Amino acid sequence: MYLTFRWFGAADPIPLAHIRQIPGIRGVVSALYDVPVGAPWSREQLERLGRDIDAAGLTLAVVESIPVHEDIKLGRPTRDRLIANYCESVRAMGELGIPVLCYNFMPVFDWMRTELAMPLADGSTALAYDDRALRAVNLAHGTSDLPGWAATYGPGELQALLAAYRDVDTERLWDHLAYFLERVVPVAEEARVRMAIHPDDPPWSIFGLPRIICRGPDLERLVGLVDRPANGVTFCTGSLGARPDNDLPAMARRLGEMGRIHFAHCRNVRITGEHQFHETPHPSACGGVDLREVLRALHDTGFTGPMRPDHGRMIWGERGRPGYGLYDRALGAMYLQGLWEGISNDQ
Ligand code: DNO
Repeated sequence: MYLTFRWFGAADPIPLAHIRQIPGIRGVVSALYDVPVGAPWSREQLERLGRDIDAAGLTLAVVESIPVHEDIKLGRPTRDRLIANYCESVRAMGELGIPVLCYNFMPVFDWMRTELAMPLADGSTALAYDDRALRAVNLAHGTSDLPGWAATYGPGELQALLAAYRDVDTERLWDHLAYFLERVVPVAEEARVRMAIHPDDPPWSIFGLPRIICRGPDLERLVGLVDRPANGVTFCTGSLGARPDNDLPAMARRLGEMGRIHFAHCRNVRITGEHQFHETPHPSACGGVDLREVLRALHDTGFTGPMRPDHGRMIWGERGRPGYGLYDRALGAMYLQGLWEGISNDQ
C-alpha cells in the first residue's frame, strides 16, 4: 500500500505543504469541485489540479469522487448522455495517468451524520449518527435541518427527488448500477483507471431510500456485476464497521484475494446501539474495528493500492471541515503506517 491524504483543493484550509510534512504520505486524493454534477470533467482542469499537487512534491493518486447524477441512479432516459459524460471524465483521468476513481451509488444523500461535533471523554469532538435523531429530521424544510447538508437541496427539489425514488426499490437500484457499470467499466479498463465504489455510509436505508452497498455479500455482488479487474471497491472500514454483522478482516481477505480492493479508507467507529455509532480515534483499542487485522488481510492479499486515513476528530483546538481536519488524520496516518511496518516485518 501507499499512503494518501484527502485534500479539497484550493478551498481546503489545509495547505498541500502541510500534507507534505506528514511522514510517508505520497499521494493526494482530490476532485474538481466546481463542475456541475453530470457535466464531463475536462482534461485541462484535471491537469491543472495535478500540476498544483506535483508542485508540492506529491501526486494526484485518486479522484474522489466524480459524482453520479441522480438520473443515472433513477434510470431515467437522460442517463445515456450522462453516462457518456462520465466516460469522458474517466478517459481524461486515464490520459493523465490517475489510476483510481472512488465513487458512490447512494440515492440523494452521500454520507450522513446526525451530529458533527459530539464531545468525547478526552475533550475532542467526533462525528456521530443516531437513527432516532435522523427520524426527527423534517425534510419538508429541504436539507436545511441536516448537519452538513444545509444548502444542498431546497424543499421542492428534495420532495421531487424523494418522490421519484418511490418507484426504485433495492433490486431496481442494482439494475441501474449494473447498467452504469456495464458502460463505464470497459472505458475505465481501456483508460487504465480502476473503479472503486464507496460503501454506503451509514450502511442501511435512510429516509426510506434504498441503499445497496452495505455488507460483504453486497460488495461481492457488485464486483460480479461486471466481472473485470477494473470493477472494484473502496474498502472503507468506518462505513462498513458501523454494522455488527460485517466481519471486516474476513471481508478484506475475500475481496483482496479477488484483487478487487482498489482503495482503502481507514478509520474506527464505536457502535453504541442499534443504528447508532460515533467515530473514534484510529487505533483498534479506541473503537470496534480491528484495524490491525484488516491491514494484515490487505497485506497478505498483496494490496499495493492507495490507502488514506479517513475522518479524524477535532483535536488541539483545530476548527476545520467536519471529519477532515489536519491533526487527527495525521495521527491516523502515523498509526496506519506503524501497523503496516510491523505487519511487513513480521513476515
Ligand atoms: C466521507 C466520504 C464520502 C466519499 C464518497 C465517495 O467522508 O468518505 O463522502 O467521499 O461517498 O463517493
